[in-house]
Amino acid sequence: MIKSCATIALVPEIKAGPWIYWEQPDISIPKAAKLGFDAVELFTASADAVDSEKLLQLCEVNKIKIAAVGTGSGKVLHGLTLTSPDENVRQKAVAFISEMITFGAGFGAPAIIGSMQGNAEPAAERPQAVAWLAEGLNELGTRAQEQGVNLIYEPLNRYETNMFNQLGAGADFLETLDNTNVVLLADLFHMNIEEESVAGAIRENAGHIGHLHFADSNRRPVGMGHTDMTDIAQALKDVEYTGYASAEVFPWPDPDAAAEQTMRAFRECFSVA
Ligand code: LER
Ligand code: MN
Repeated sequence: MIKSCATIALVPEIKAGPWIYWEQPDISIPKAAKLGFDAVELFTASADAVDSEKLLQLCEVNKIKIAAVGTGSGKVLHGLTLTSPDENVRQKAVAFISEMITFGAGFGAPAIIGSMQGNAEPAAERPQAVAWLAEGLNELGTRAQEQGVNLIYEPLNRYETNMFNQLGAGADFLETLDNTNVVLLADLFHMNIEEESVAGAIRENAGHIGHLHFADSNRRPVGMGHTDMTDIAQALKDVEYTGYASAEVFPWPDPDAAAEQTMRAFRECFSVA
């Protein structure tokens, strides 16, 4: 059974970004739990930005899980990527993500590598950048495996990376890695831009998909853009996807209404009571 998830961002510097809740976990987690979300995905400034003990207690009291933790602050706040031409920057990126993996593993949650994959600079040196990305994911995949969690790799649209933009290309790349615990994130917003068929890509790459960003065409909550979710929801049911549908969406028109709309759309799409 697919599971519902709301997003919480705790980084004021990225306040314009696509996350539902912006309040501290002691406020946002009870709100998400009250609406019936199974989990929350966290975007924090670093691995020690949140008190893990308190967070565990909050999760227990509210009967909610941590679905995943984002690592994008490493890029947004510190300019780190796994494909920087500067070896020192790549090493710092691996160290930053490594700490995020340990933070997430405390909750059984995988870390997400999205914007931390970076870009081949200049584009002509893409094979080298792909090799660096593979090196980073091999090391980090092993770290995650040692702690009993997956590591999530996210293809992004062409305006955010020139690494891998489609699920199929991402899956082929993951096949070249040493570990099988590095899984794909299917972000419906990026897929709406890049895939020939969103439902088709889900069906073809189902074996690699470990997480889903549940967003409409304009990155507003599902139901507030023009994506037709019928085929996509059917594909997810047919491939028996049992991971999270995590609402990485703008808090439109405001966080509470975005959360309510997401839960309504989730129930409609997946016929969950
Ligand atoms: C960025 O566009 C995105 O989708 C995030 O999940 C990655 O950091
Ligand atoms: Mn995403």
